[in-house]
Amino acid sequence: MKKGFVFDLDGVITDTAKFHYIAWKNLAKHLGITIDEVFNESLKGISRMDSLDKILAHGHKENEYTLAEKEALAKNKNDDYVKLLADLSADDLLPGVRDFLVDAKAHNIPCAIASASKNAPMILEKLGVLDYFGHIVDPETLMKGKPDPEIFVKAAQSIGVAPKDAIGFEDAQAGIEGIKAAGMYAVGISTTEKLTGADLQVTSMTELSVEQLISI
Ligand code: B16
Ligand code: MG
Repeated sequence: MKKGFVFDLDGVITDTAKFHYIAWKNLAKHLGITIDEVFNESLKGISRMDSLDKILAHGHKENEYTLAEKEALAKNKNDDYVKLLADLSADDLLPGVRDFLVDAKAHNIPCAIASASKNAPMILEKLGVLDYFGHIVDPETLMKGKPDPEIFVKAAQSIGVAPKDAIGFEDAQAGIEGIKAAGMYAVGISTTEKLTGADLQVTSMTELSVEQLISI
C-alpha cells in the first residue's frame, strides 16, 4: 500500500514551461543568444541559475558575466516570468489534476510538492489548489537539484511518509531519475517523451486512479 503522493509542479500540475520559455527567450535575445523550443525542453525541471548557465553556454558566453551580473539577469527573467503568470487561474490546471487531488484527500493520502520553482506557492495559490498540499519543499534548502533524490526524499518525509511508501509524479527525465533514486514508485506524465525508468507512464492525470495507485 502506498501512503503519500509527491508532485512536480511544472508539467504535472500546470504548464508553466510555456511562460518560462517566453521569459528566457526574451532574455536570451537581449544577450544575443537564440534559443528554440527544442532547447527549452532541456530547461525543464532545472533551477533558475542552472537554466541561465545552460543558456549562456549555448551562446558560448559562459565566461562573460560575473555572479552578480548573472543574479541580475536571473532576476530580470523572473520578473518577466511572474508578469506572464498574472492571469493564471484554476482554468490552467492540467487535465485530471483537480479530480485526482480531491480523490487523494477523500482517501486521506497526504500530498507534497517537489518543484525546483521558487514561485511554487504563488502558482498553487493562483491555481486554487494550495490547500491540497501538506508541504511544498523550499528549493533554497536543497544541496542539489534534480536528478538528485534530495527534493523527493524531503517531500515524502515532510508529509510523514517513508519514500518507499510514496509515489512521485514527474514530466521530466531528471525528475523520474530523482524519484527512483529516492526509492519511490515513479509515475511519468508526458505526451511527447518516453520517460526512461518510470514504473508507469501516462499522457495525462485523467488516466490515473487514486484507488489503484495506493494499492500498488
Ligand atoms: P523558478 P518543476 C521548474 O519547475 C521548471 O521546469 C524549470 O523550467 C524552472 O527553471 C524551475 O522550475 C525553477 O523555476 O524560476 O520559478 O524558480 O518542473 O521543478 O516544477
Ligand atoms: Mg516538471
